[in-house]
Amino acid sequence: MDTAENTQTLLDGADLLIDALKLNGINHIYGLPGIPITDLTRRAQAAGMRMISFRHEQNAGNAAAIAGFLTQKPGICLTVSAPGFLNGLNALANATTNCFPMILISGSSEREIVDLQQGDYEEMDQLAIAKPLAKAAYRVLHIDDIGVGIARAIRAAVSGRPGGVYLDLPAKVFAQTIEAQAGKNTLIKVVDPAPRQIPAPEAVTRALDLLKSAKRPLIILGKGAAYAQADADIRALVEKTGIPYLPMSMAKGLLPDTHPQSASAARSYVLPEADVVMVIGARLNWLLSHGKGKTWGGKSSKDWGGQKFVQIDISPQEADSNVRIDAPVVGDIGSCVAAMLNGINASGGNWPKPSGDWLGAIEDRKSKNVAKMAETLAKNPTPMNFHSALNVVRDVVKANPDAMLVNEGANALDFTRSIVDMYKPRKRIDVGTWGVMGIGMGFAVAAAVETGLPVIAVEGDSAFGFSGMEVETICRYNLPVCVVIFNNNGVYKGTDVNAGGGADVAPTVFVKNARYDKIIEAFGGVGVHAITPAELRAAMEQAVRSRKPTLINAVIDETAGTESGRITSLNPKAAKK
Ligand code: ADP
Ligand code: TZD
Repeated sequence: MDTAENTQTLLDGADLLIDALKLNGINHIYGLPGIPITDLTRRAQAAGMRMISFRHEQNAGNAAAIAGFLTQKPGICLTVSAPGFLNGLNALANATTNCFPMILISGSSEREIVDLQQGDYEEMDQLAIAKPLAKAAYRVLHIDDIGVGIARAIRAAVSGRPGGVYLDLPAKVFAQTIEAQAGKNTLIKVVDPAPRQIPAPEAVTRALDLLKSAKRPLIILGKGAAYAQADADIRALVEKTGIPYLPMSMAKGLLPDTHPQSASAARSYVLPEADVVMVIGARLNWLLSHGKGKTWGGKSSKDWGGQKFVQIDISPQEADSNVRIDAPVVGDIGSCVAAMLNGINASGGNWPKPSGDWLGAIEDRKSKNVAKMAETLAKNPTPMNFHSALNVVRDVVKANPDAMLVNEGANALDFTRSIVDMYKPRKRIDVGTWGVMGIGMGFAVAAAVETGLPVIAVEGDSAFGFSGMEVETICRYNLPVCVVIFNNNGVYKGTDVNAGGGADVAPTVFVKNARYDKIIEAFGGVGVHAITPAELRAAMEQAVRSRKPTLINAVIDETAGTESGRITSLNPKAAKK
């Protein structure tokens, strides 16, 4: 064999990695090039993969994580060694926390040098650092293990409770070679990566019995329910039982927010009053006040409110993590909800509907709160406040129910969540379990890439700053993203003063009257400075219609926000002096 033929029959590590991903139906990579992965990014593109190149790895990581949430396939984030890896790690940890499946693949330095700490280029023991933050972490040292490495990473990311997986690839693996057919033989097309987990029949019966005994039942839907893509069965379960439901933030739209059984507008009434609560794909963490305390009708912050709980979750360890779960149903939500529905259908027409008293009391609260909100939304102050601006966003989303909505900030988050109705599943993606700032542009890019649908990103001006440079990425790939910045001159609001009286502004205050719209103009996108609701409306409608990258600087009254939005009580109290 001459040399030319010889090289043709060889594959290197980069080839095999690309083949392994493609073999498993993964065609998108979110990343940022550099040593040792630059050539890999080029070759992925040459091999027909979509390689979306970012300006900062955290944003690429967030994009991968939300791609995982939207598609049930692990999103891939590809970074360089030590600093690039660390930049991506924030997103990996956030993915694990939120149960989003992603794989962070980072190139790394030579093991021999790292382990002797001899000071290699970008030296770091990345595997050890990733381990506590990831659901699983693996390293591939030989080219013939790439197939197994990818297969293990995929299974770990999507099976059971989904999460973030780290895959460490030392530079030399990319350059190792293997004879082509032998290499292909090492690859694994993962069969049934997220096996169904059927709940035990007795667990289903126990849950149905408890639900049946309820006088004031309530269902809570979390983002696990949205992730599960069991939309029709979840809707049928809610409607057949007639039980009022509350969607968590990213479960909004699983049933349309305008559904008559939605109790969102009566949240503070239903939580303490309910006697049996069925939680589907949500954790009783801080976002649900740990299932106890005053929110739930307890007398003090730790006091149990007396509710009994059914919890449907894939993680057998989730039950009892905060309060007693009387009827845990462990399995995947699709299988669990289907089993519950079977039980309900088996009862013929005998399933007891919640009492008219309970439903009537909820309806009462709802209509009062909705009327109060309508009054507030109808006001037209100058400058705009969160409500008058969100009245516009609410209309635009209603007219474009397929559009994706990304949301971050404090007030900009809380008000958007409560004012903007969602009509379809998995349309609202936001700061999630940590309330983390910085997901905005990464989520917006992936939402556009994965769905092809228009994306509206409602961003606090502080929140936007964490990922703002990706506006260039949005323009570069010509993505149909409309960023709306609620600009109130700072973190929470723009009116704080320097408590020491010095020349520096207060820590929460930004440059006054900043023109964020100019940023996108630098990259050829459409920038709009919107002072009135009419200007905001025209700009948003145009952006959604044209699908052109757009950034709207919506000027909001700088006095309008409150510290930390709705969670101001979580700020430690200063000692009274
Ligand atoms: P939220 O923030 O909306 O309240 P969480 O992230 O706290 O939701 O909870 C999501 C829950 O959903 C997690 O406990 C996770 O184990 C569970 N989960 C995720 N995917 C599935 C699935 N396919 N089947 C069952 N449970 C799931
Ligand atoms: N850093 C990170 C990574 N996440 C955080 N959540 C914070 C800091 C603290 N933080 C919040 O919780 S909200 C917020 C910060 C800095 C920004 C709020 O200001 P905003 O929104 O301009 O984005 P509003 O509408 O003015 O409240």
